[in-house]
Amino acid sequence: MAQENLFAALRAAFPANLDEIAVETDNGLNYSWRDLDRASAMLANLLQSLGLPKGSRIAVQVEKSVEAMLLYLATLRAGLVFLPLNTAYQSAEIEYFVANAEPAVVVCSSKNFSWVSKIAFKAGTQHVFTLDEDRTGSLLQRAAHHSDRHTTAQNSAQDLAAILYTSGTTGRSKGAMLTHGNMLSNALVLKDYWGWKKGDVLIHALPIFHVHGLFVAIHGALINGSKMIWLSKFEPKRVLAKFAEATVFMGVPTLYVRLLAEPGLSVQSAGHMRLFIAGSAPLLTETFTDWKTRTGHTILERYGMSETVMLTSNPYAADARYGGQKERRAGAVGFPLPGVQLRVQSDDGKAVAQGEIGGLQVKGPNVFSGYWRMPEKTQEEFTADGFFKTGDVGKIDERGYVSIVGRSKDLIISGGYNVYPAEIEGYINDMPGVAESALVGVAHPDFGEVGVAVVIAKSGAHIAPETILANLKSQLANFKIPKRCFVVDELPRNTMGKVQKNLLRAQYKDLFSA
Ligand code: MLC
Ligand code: AMP
Repeated sequence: MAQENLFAALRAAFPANLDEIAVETDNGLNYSWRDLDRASAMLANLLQSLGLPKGSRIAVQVEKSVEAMLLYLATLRAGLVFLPLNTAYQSAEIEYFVANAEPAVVVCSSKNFSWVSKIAFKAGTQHVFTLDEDRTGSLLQRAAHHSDRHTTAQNSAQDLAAILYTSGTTGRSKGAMLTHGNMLSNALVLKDYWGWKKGDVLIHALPIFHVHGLFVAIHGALINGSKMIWLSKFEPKRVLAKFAEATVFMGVPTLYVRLLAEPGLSVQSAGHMRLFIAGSAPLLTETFTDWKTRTGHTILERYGMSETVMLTSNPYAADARYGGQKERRAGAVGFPLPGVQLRVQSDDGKAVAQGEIGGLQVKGPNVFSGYWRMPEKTQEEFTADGFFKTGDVGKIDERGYVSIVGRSKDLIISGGYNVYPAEIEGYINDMPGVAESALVGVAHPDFGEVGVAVVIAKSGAHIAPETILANLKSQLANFKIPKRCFVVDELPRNTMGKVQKNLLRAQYKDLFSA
């Protein structure tokens, strides 16, 4: 069997001189390529020493650190399955993921050990380790006893490499199963399409529990043997200060909005940079234009999903497939990446005419293999001829550019994080005194879009908006908490009795405008 393990490909791209710096952190640490190799070997040996069966899940909820990235690489290297979890998730959320994924190993921050380990052991997990951002914790202590040499596990392209939880209209999270082949094919395509070259340096300022920070950014740098400037948290001033030493930056639109608020952002300060990439949420034309005016750079917007890694991208250079066009266009997500088929279909499954709006469907080596233990859901989301229904609504113009105009899935994207109204509404509806609720996305100058909850109390009951928000805050990740809550007498409904969210969105559309 050919070796198609993703780590093997990333490792093969390390520079010949392993003493060069691979990662430089904001707290003054330098990791060489040799360090990455040896430390990931030790962690892989530790994981392998546990004697886990093939396909075992390694669930990880830890603060961002280089060691957390090394644990990801070690998991790939050992042929096991990585399951990253947002650090904002609280116990009910973690309980669901752990019960659903049944991980063999859970790694958490030491401050969360007592509650996370309880949940994990209850779900049958055998091993719970801690890992903190200051290079402490039982995981590293245990790994220190293992050899720094390791032979990468043999994997085929179809073997599972990671599970990313993402939600659906029902509000129940689904684990998207990504294979070594999905991720490697995408990393290789992006290396070429975005013109990665020798000497490129990436500023890594995103969280590492989602596709953007974990896969697009990390794979992009490693498969090009490029150094990363590793920021534990996004802080505009720190990012700006690093432009002079870097060439590539990736961010969700909120990061660009916040950087634009920095007086130091200029043609000069961004002069050393080669490429600014944005994605995970719509980039406003205003942000795109302001960025160009202030820095002289045209942001390259691309589009992807947890289920598919990257799907489309504006061109970096002339794209021969599209008549040599190379314009990066505001409001468009570009062309389907090489190898990706993208089509637009109507609700009844028919191809729409050129330029018409419909559901975006995709096929390609990057598209996931299905939802973890949800075969019916998987079947529902694929067409008979094997296209994945993204749930995004868009069109393709006469020049071949794809743009996204909306979503058929009820989803709010806030600062690049997904919030599923059905989940939040479920929690609100369970509160005493609540008859019904609706969560809608409303434009926001910083986060792009935020959730606003509109609630009806039960007859005779009195419930304060602050009580609802406080109650949610005690149970859910902070980014899911609606930014405002209104208790009203009734919700607008259509003749079928269904709540008309479009009317609520229109009613509250200016809530956060300056
Ligand atoms: C933080 N808060 C948010 C929020 N982030 N509210 C709504 N949406 C968000 N995204 C709230 C917190 O709840 C808190 O509220 C307050 O803001 C401050 O929290 P913080 O943690 O200090 O915020 P900050 O560090 O400023 O974080 C903002 C951010 C972060 C934009 C840097 O959200 C972020 O890193 N977003 C990137 C997400 C990402 O990587 N997405 C990629 C998904 S992959 P309070 O009330 O508690 O004070 C994907 C596929 C693809 O979609 O195509 O890439
Ligand atoms: P996730 O489930 O977190 O992977 O989110 C994927 C969703 O983010 C996609 O289905 C899109 O709705 C959205 N998305 C990603 N990139 C873009 C973009 N450039 N423009 C608009 N929406 C985007």
